Amino acid sequence: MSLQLGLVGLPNVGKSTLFNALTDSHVLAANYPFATIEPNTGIVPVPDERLGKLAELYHTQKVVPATVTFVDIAGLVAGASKGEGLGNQFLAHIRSCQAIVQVVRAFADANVQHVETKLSPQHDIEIINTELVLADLQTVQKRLPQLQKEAKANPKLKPTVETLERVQTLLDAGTPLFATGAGVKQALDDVKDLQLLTAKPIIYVFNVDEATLIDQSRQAELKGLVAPAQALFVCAKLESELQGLDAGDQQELLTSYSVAQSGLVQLIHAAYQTLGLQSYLTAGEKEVRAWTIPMGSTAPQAAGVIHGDFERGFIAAEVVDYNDLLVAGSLSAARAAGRVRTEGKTYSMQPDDVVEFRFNVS
Ligand SMILES: Nc1nc2c(ncn2[C@@H]2O[C@H](COP(=O)(O)OP(=O)(O)OP(=O)(O)O)[C@@H](O)[C@H]2O)c(=O)[nH]1
Ligand SMILES: [Mg+2]
Repeated sequence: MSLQLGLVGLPNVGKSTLFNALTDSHVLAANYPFATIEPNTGIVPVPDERLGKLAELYHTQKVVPATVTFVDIAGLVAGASKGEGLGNQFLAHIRSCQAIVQVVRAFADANVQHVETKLSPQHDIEIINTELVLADLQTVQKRLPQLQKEAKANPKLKPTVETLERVQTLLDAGTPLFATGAGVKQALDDVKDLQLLTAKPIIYVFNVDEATLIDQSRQAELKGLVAPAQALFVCAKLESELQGLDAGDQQELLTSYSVAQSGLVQLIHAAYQTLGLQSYLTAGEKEVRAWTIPMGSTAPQAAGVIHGDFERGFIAAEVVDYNDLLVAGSLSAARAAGRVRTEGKTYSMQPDDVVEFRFNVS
């Protein structure tokens, strides 16, 4: 499964600039609102240095990283849910994403037009979240009366009706569902088919200027606007300058701005964390590969990501920790050192597991 993340925000805040930097693409990024109309989609490999090391160890050429798909979506404006700007038809593009990456302008540049005329990250976030809430409210208001009617004939639907009524109350009060507690989030499972936009996890990316990249107190202030959601600080302009540089030069440029990791790496980490995902590895002479699974997956569930038959016919998993394997230098040496374990059906996968599944398909 490729994780799909949607870049959402006001027009002209740097979504396409960031998209280009993240995906090494060249879509139109321009100094006027609504430069993007149709969504741009880009698939990027998840940077993972373990893969290269394993490929050396196994003398294999084929490395298959996990991937993340970024979708650069048209800018949203106040009133979009009522047809302002480009209207709400492209909200469907957000629906197909697993998480929302809200890009918020926090850079000052008199040359770049701001649709809300003045720079106010807080105000901008409120506009976007209000539009998402209004879109959800429309969805709920359409569905709820039908469901209430159906529940009269089918009492089994009552809990779903109750959840939806609760959701409506929250949305009516202007609360995006991602800002609610764990209890509500769990109940949302009942109404998954509605694909509510604010039920998706959210990550805020503040598009800051170079000065803010090292300004901890400004960052804390911005973080405070969205806590407890994850907040990242990237300078889309700087990120775009990384394009075309080799890894060494990229690191040098980032270090000169006191940035430890590229926006891509930060964003992917944040997305994995927010969505509760982890990876595990498979390695052999034919290929070295990273797979994405929900945290807490059991060995058979992890096997199922490779192929349904692997899960159905699961017998055991041969597991070695990546670091142990590297120290040992080969799988047989790791085995001789007692580092390869055989795990059964209830084994809970760990992030550095290098695995070979044994299965039986009849
Ligand atoms: N100074 C500065 N300018 C930026 C930065 N990021 C983007 N810009 C500029 O802002 C303008 C808009 O950028 P886009 O990436 O097209 O913005 P967008 O959010 O995709 O806009 P729409 O597609 O119209 O919704 C361009 O002129 C960019 O060069 C940044 O970090 N710093
Ligand atoms: Mg754009």
